[in-house]
Amino acid sequence: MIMFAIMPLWHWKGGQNPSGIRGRTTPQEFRQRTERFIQEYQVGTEKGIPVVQPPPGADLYLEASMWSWRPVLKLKKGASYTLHLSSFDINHGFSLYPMNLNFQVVPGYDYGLKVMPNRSGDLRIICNEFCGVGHHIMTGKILVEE
Ligand SMILES: [Cu+2]
Repeated sequence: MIMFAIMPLWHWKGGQNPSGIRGRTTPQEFRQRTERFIQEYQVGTEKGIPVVQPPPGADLYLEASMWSWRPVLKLKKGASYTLHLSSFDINHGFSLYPMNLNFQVVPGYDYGLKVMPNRSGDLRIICNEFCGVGHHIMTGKILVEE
C-alpha cells in the first residue's frame, strides 16, 4: 500500500516525470505550424534540413516523420522554451543523447515540454521506436550555444 501511494506522489514530487502539455492536433496542422516556425526563424540548412534559431521563450516545433527530425534547433544555454513534438506519419520515439530523455512522439498529438538546456554542445535526437527500414538513420540535432 505504501508503494501504491508513492507512485502518484512520485509523479509530482520526484521531478523525473515532466508534466507536459498534451493537446490534439492533426499531422497536416502540425506540419503547417512547423513550416511557419521554420520560415520565421531559419538561419541556414544542414544536409537539406532547415536550421532555426528562435529567441529564448519561444515555442519550438519539431516534427518526426519517416525518417527524419525537422528542423535542426539552435538554442541558448539557460534559456527556457516550450518544445512541441509530434509525428507526421507513425509512432516515433524522441530520445536525446547524451541526456536521459525519452518521449513517445505520436501522430495526432502535440506534446509540449518545458525545456531549458543546461549544457552547451551538440545534442543528437535518436528515434527509439522502431519505425521501418530507415529507423537506424533517423537522427536529428539540437545545437546549444553558451
Ligand atoms: Cu522513427
